[in-house]
Formats: sequence, structure tokens, C-alpha cells
Amino acid sequence: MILTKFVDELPIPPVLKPQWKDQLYTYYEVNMTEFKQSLHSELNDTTVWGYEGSYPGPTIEVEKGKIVFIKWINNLPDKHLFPVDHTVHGAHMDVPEVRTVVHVHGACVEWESDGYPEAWFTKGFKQVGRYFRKQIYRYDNCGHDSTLWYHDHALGITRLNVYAGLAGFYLIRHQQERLLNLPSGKYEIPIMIQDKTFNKDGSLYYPKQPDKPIPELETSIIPEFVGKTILVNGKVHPYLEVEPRKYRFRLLNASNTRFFRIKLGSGQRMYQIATDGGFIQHPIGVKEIMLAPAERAEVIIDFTNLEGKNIIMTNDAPAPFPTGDPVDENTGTVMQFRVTLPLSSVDTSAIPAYIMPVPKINEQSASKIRYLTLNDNMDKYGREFMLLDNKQWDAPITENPKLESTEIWYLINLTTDTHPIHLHLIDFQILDRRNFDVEKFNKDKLIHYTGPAIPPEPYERGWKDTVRVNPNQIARIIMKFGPFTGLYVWHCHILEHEDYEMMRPFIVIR
Ligand SMILES: [Cu+2]
Repeated sequence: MILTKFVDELPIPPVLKPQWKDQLYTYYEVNMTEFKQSLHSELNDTTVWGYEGSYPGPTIEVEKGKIVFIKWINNLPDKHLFPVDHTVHGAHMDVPEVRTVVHVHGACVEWESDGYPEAWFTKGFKQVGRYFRKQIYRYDNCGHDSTLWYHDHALGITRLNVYAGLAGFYLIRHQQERLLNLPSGKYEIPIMIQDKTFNKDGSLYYPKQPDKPIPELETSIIPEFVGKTILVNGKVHPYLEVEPRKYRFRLLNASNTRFFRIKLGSGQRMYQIATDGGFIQHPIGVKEIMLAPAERAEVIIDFTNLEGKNIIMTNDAPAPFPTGDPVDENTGTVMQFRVTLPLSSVDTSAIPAYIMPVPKINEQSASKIRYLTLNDNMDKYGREFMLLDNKQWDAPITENPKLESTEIWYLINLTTDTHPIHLHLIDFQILDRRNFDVEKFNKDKLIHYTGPAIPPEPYERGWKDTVRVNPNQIARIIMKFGPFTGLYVWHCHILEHEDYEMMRPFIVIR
């Protein structure tokens, strides 16, 4: 089914209004419900799940350092929209089919409010997971001002809940940012990119079985999910009318598995100003941007002197990445910009020459080094699944950093996929990536490098919470754990991997 491109306008999610706001704190309530929404004008309305009746959910805008309370409320049906596999961790027959727990990705937050995968809750909080602690989450917003996003994180069904529509933006702002004179107001636009597949009737399709079905199971998890069409802010291949001036876009890849390598059809540069965890030191002119699931990039695109032009945002990342199928006419197209609006006032916004200092964490300050593998494995049904440090989710906790201590993690990829590895609570910095001999490592557990250390890409030299760990490489990251103690998780952000054992708890201790 081919849907005509660029017939629907890019929706911009509404900004969520608080129930209560005073000097001390802000309080929101957010309902999760099932509803129908038009995802393309040639399709019947699609049943989706969303927050506050919106997919993507409304954008939550907060001020750095201000305390925000949010009550996330599950008002979803008891039956899931998609096939649940009861053989994967946390989704066995002994728990309700529909469970939710919300994680604000990139948040500096106490563990009880982080959305621990086993802190799930059902409609009306009737049933809760064993790590559920409170109904109203508290966010201290102590991290950097940056583009965060919130999404579901329930153990064993995250891939299905996010695919159903449970994702939205969470933006932290700061006075320092306002002084930069970046394009703002209607010239600052969040862009959530996802891939989905539709049935003929307009409903969303998610496979019941992998390509090679498992005869013993009615429904089985699949190793990866790649959709056949691309949606931005919940519309298939939308267009956006822009003025001939500068715009700031907050790009987010909120797909289950698909990576995006984004370019502009005009060949022009984008000026990247921020990464996952906030601003980088200097804007960097880039012709392409790589975004694995959960990664963000903020860019300024200048449409000055392009009156009347149509510019297509394209994608050419194979899926799964890097050895999967090349993109086709559908998946190679993201959206279109039409420079058709008249300039409403002189563009006085700037691409600053210098943004702000991003001090490097000194390697010498690390008190602990951890060597952690990314592994392939096989289950009793002959299905491949991935592990971290060769351990399953339920194995005893092994990563136990001390509060305020700095650690270096060697992420040693023994698989053939690139995995976007995400740590909760903290922002890290990428030290380097380096090729090594996988066979030798598998044989005698020794790291034998086969190439020089490759520094992170210029546009990755800032605060990150998700790092792409490529096959045959070791990626090294450095971070300081804090300011909270407690139980968090680190995991692969390919949701099909995360849901099937590629996730581990970690605990920050005193
Ligand atoms: Cu993975």
C-alpha cells in the first residue's frame, strides 16, 4: 500500500497545561487512553494509544531546576492492541496483559520516579509491579536543558506500548538558552520520526511471528521490527510550510528498531547545536545526521533565499542497521519542507559562533573501569536474543557504582548489529570507539585492538545518554553517577532487544 506523500501537514503536538503551578512546584496529570486518530488522509482513522488523547503525547515544557510532579494515569483497555509474547521476561501469564510505566528519557530523577520496568501499573493502579513505589512521580529537572522524551517502559511489552503511540516530548529550558537568540516560538519545532506498517483498513500492523515462525507459540517476539512507512509527529510523510528564514528543529528517532541517516534533498547543511543531553560547544555544519532509536539532535536549518523551493528530508540508513535492507522509495523519504510562507518579520535569530562550554570529563578521574559485553544467544525455541554482560535481566545486580564516583565502561560488541546503549539517570561522554578482534575475544577473553581509537564524531562531542556501539567495535563511555542513589537500568534501545533480555539493572550506592 503506497500512500501519497506530502498531502498532510506536519502536526505539532500541543504543549501540556499544568493542573497546578506556583513558585514551588508544577503538577500535571496525564491520562493514557485508546482512541482513533488520522495518520494519513488516505487512510481510515487508526486506533492508537496516546497521552491526553494525543499521539505523539503533548509536549511537556519545564524549567531547569524546577520541581515538577506528574501523575501518569493508565486508562487503557485490558486487551493489548498488539500480540503479546508471554515467553519473554516480565510478560508471562501471571501478569496483566496491559501494563504501563512512564520513563522520561534523559531525566535526572529519583529512582522511584524513573519508570523502572517492574514499577508498572494497570488501570486505576489496581495491580502494580514489585518495584512500584508511588502514583505521583517527582522530577527535579536537575539535568542539562535539552530535548528529552517520555515513553512507556513496561517490562516485556515496551516495544508494543511505544509502537501503539505512547511517546512524547519533554523539553527542559533555561535562561542561558534564551540568551542565545536561537530561532524560537513558532520557529522551533519538535520532530519525532517513527516507522510503522499499516493494514489495508488503516489499523497498525505488528507481526505475530518472526519470518521463520515458531510452531510451538501462538505469538512470538521478533528479533527486530522495521516498518514500511515513515511518520513524523504521527503523520505519514507530512509537509511543513516554512518562511524563508532560520528554524530550530529538535529531531528524535522514536522508532522501535530503525536507524535514520538524515539528509536534505537540497544538499544544504544543517547546523547541529545540541545532542541527546543538551548543547554542544560550537554549532557544527553537517550534511547528514545519524540517529539510532532514542537519539536526539537539534539542528538549525536556514531556508533564507529558498523561496518557492520544496526540500525533502531523506533517509538512507539500512534496516536493521548496518547490515539490513536498503531503504526504498517510502522509507527513504521522511518529510518535506515547503518554503511558501511569506517572511513575517526580519529574521534576527542567530546561529551562534559559540554556544557554551562542555567540560570534558577527565579519564584520570575514573575510579572504576567496567568491561561489559554485548552478546548473541539462542533460546529453547531457536530464537536469537541479545544479552548485556552475558547476563539476563533477572540475574543479580553487577553494576553498582558509588554515588558521585566516575566510571569508564567498555561496551564490547560481540554481535553483528549496531546497538544504541542507553543509561538511565546520567549523561555520559563518549571517549572513543575502536575496532577489535571478536574471535580472539571469544576464545581467550582478551581485547586485541585491530585499529586506532576513533574519537566520537564532532556532533557527538557533548552530553549523551545513548551511544551507538557498532559491530566489531568497543565503545568507551565515561560518566559520573548521581545525584541520586537507587535502582535504575541500562539497556539497548532497540525495543525488540530491550524487551527480550538486553537490559540490566544498575544500582547507585552510597
Ligand atoms: Cu540491541
